[in-house]
Amino acid sequence: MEYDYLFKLFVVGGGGVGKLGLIRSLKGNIFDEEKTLAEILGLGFHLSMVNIEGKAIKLRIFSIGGLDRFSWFHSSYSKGLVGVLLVYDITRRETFNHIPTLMKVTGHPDHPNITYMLVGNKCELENERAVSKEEAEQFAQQNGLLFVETSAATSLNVEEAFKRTAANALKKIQDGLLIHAPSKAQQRRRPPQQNPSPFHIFVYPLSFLLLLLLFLLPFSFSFTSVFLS
Ligand SMILES: Nc1nc2c(ncn2[C@@H]2O[C@H](COP(=O)(O)OP(=O)(O)OP(=O)(O)O)[C@@H](O)[C@H]2O)c(=O)[nH]1
Ligand SMILES: [Mg+2]
Repeated sequence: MEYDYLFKLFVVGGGGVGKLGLIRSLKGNIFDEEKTLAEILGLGFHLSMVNIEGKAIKLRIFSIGGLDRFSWFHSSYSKGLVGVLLVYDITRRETFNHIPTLMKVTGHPDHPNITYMLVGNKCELENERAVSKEEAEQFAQQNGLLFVETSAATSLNVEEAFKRTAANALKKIQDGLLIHAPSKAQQRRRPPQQNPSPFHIFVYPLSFLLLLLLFLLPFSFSFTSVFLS
């Protein structure tokens, strides 16, 4: 399917906050279905299409837990990242207290062009609430994060969480604040490269010389033996 932009998003959060539930809910899948092996191991990514201001945006979403063990943010893994959803569970205070650590390991505030969205999930469990909406809202405001409360169980605000993150990233691209890799369709429209790269300038003549030497080697042997006899 053709698209205008491909956005890479990370969904991060403590154990069991509902990272996968949110992604499944966005994709319209049953949120409490049994997990596949890939989902249990946290491998691969999920794809979803959203439309923002008439632009078709393909989201490539990675669900990531256990961040403390890796300094992955500086790896190629985070290349092309435009947004991070920082998820906590409104019924478990410790998952909210974990958010500053997650912000730090995902590059906040050193990467101001990445959009950070604070997501308070399981908001339908009002009776078990341990973090007030006001407190989270204030924290988000102080740290320059977007904020929303969601329920993967009822799908409340789930699409909004992803769409607002993507819309904010799109605005940064349009304002020239975020450099974005072209989509496949845009790449196809690009003219072929004209100038040879330094790699080609050196490697082609070198390989030609090497082949020539290999070709001449048997002749040099027979020449030496004739000369010596
Ligand atoms: N009530 C309620 N339960 C939820 C919600 N979202 C997720 N859950 C439940 O919370 C548990 C964990 O959900 P997951 O989506 O697996 O959470 P996760 O963050 O991917 O978990 P890990 O990968 O183990 O860290 C599951 O039992 C879900 O059914 C929600 O919005 N409301
Ligand atoms: Mg998970």
